[in-house]
Amino acid sequence: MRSTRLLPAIILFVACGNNGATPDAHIIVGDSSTTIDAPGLNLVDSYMDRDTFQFTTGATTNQLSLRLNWPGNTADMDYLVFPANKTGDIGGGTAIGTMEDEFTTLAVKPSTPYWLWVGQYSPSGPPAAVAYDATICGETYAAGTQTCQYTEMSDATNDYNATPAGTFEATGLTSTAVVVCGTINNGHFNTNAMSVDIDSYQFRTTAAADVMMTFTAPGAAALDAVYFFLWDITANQSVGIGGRFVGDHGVSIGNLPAGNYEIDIEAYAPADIAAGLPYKVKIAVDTPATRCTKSTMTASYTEANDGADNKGNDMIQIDYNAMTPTPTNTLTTSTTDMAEPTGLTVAPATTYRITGNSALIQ
Ligand SMILES: [Ca+2]
Ligand SMILES: [Ca+2]
Ligand SMILES: [Ca+2]
Ligand SMILES: [Ca+2]
Repeated sequence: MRSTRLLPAIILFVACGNNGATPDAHIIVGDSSTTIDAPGLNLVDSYMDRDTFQFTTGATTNQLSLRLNWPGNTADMDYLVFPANKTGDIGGGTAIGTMEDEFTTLAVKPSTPYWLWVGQYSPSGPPAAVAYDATICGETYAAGTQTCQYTEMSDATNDYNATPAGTFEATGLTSTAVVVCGTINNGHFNTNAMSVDIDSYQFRTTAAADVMMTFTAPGAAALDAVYFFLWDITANQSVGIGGRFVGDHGVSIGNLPAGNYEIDIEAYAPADIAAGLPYKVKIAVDTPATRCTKSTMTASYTEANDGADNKGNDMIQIDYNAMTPTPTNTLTTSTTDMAEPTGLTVAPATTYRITGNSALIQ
């Protein structure tokens, strides 16, 4: 069952027929096995100092790139982006590794408050305090002209969660630059999965590449959730590239080794939709090192409210050992912590720098 691609929280989220009024699920589909740190010791939190910064997206900002830097090579710093006051992140940089430079690109809603959450992954206690720099770049994504290289042909049989299970459509494409077009079709609502439609397509790549995967589907914002992601057919596992439609599109980046892959689209709603929604999935070569490079400008905001105990701005605890139904992410029980009020409105084509200190807490 490919439903194992969905994190438990997502299944819960879908089953509840979430309409956006309650906290979103942890939405990076299938990422946990490859990009989130392995579980550490059985502590309440996998991080000690957690620092949260609130900013707002500008009226035409629908995408962000974020880069986290820190000195040395002993700390494993991570960051996540949350809609303010929600515990379901929309993505971040959580690679396992102690070298600086966690980078990602995310779709966001314009004119919306978000939290940037930064922590040092240190389940057995951090070795030292670490000063960090976050570079935030506002962007306006526009799909532009995308010529379909393959268009869905077998909607009725390309759903791997159907009974009997369907299989992918072989696109014949062999490139890290592809555009696949399809439709979130109505007429076969799955009451077990609460899925409107699931579509899968196979393609191959012949060389490793950094790629950007984008997803557009006019009208998809009306659905509960639409996910897009890549699946390694040979290894039968996620490759950590994919995400969720947010606002008017979805975007995810990562390194894609040469291989045999599936493009998967999963659309969920409490009930069937009245008409199909066309979509386009694009995979293109990316140059992450040249985008939103580390800012050395005077800090736009510097952490100021962590207090003597370094818990003044924590807001969210993250426990990778949490077992369903206990969520991985929970708001702190403190009633006094508050996200750092950066006052920043992130405009397109503009870079911001936030600095902070991940404290030594034993
Ligand atoms: Ca803190
Ligand atoms: Ca289908
Ligand atoms: Ca379809
Ligand atoms: Ca701090």
